[in-house]
Amino acid sequence: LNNYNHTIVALSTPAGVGALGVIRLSGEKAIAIVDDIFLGKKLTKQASHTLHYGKIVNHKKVIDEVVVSLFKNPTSYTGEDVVEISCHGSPYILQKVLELCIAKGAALAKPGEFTLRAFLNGQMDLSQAEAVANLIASDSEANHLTAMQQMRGGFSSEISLLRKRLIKFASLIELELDFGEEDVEFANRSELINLLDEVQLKIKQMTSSFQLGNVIKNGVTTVIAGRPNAGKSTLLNALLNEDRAIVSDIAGTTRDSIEAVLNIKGLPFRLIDTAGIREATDTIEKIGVEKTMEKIRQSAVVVYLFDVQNISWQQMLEDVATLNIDDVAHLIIANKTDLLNWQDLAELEQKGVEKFGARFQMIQAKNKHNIGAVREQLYNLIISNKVQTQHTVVTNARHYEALSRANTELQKVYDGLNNNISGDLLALDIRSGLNALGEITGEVTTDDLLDSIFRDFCIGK
Ligand SMILES: Nc1nc2c(ncn2[C@@H]2O[C@H](COP(=O)(O)OP(=O)(O)OP(=O)(O)O)[C@@H](O)[C@H]2O)c(=O)[nH]1
Ligand SMILES: [Mg+2]
Repeated sequence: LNNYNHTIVALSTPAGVGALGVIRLSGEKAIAIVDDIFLGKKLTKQASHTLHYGKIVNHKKVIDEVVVSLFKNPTSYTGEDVVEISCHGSPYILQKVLELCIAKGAALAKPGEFTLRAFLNGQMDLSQAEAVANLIASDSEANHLTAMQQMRGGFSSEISLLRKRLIKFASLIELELDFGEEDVEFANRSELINLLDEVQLKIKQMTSSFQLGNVIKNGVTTVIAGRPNAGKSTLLNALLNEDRAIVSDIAGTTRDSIEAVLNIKGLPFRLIDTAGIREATDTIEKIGVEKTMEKIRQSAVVVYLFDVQNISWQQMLEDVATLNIDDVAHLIIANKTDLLNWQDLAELEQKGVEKFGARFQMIQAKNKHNIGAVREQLYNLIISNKVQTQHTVVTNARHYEALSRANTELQKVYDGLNNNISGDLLALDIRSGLNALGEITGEVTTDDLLDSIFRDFCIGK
């Protein structure tokens, strides 16, 4: 682990031409290395958090005029000496400056190495470090919000709080073991059961937020399915407000599925327009239909669309049954209502709402009629009854896995308490639970345990 003494360098802005480009260094020699190629004030003599104008030179040849920022250990992002060189954003200049830094002894940073160092140097915990990556990758409001919360430590502080309470519980039991034969019971068992209930509830809230968190991070896969010519591609275009998919009155127009991202109130939906489902006549179409069924199985939301003039209510119900989407969030949408007279329209609406409630909608995709209502329904399918975004949302599969493991271990403690198992076994299970939780933040558990015993109790008394 301790192979982090060398100084690293990397281009911190995107590759390519820009107004400015920033090269960042971190490590013991960061300031000295830049000083070596910098014409201006002596950087090693300057204070932390200062900016310096000067020139980057190679054997007296000026490469660029730059501004250098200094952040000295420990008040920097990584906790080490950090230098940022703001150059003009020419790929040539940036490459030259990078090469010069390397020639003076810096090593090219590995992906994420600045943040890894920040974690190793205690500037942030593991889940916060992970949030930095999420923040940089965030491309929607909801995504940004959850990453921001996690980076500020909202998630970590909830975990630490849970851990602290469990550590106390464990240390009381450990203390009992020290007293051996005396048969003391410091840890009030019914209080412990209450605490476990509480902790498990909290863990459950966090793990159940994972589905939403995952959706926020990766987008809600939403398949638009239905018979050929139902107007699926027209609906996709209307939702996106652009002509993305080819639309025609020839059945079987869409053969390969088309994907596009639709942002609804900050929630990304990955819309997938598919080939219409029917008894395929040619091989290519057959493959398309099989692919559609596969996409439906993998998606979080299914939008079933039908042409009101083309198929009967009964045929529509049969289609929906074949799709097998009872357990998936879905919408049933009647399209081309412009082709119905008002009596048929009223009848359809009544039947639809009776059968499907808020999951039913009548639209005219071509005229973009009721498209806003569909967007609203999609959003509600995901957000309603789910965790509010101001609560902790778990977006990371590693955290989810660790939380689930912690829950399993704590269940063992719970069962153990009910079966009066020995204190050493109880303590062991609690430790496993603590370990799992500690993996999320990167804390070391055994030290904590000892620490807690000595802090909260006076053994000598
Ligand atoms: N009258 C009417 N026609 C519509 C409406 N929506 C779509 N259409 C027409 O229906 C035809 C089929 O539309 P598409 O969007 O290509 O249908 P699709 O479901 O994608 O068809 P495939 O890709 O072949 O499976 C086109 O001629 C559209 O203009 C509507 O609301 N009213
Ligand atoms: Mg189509």
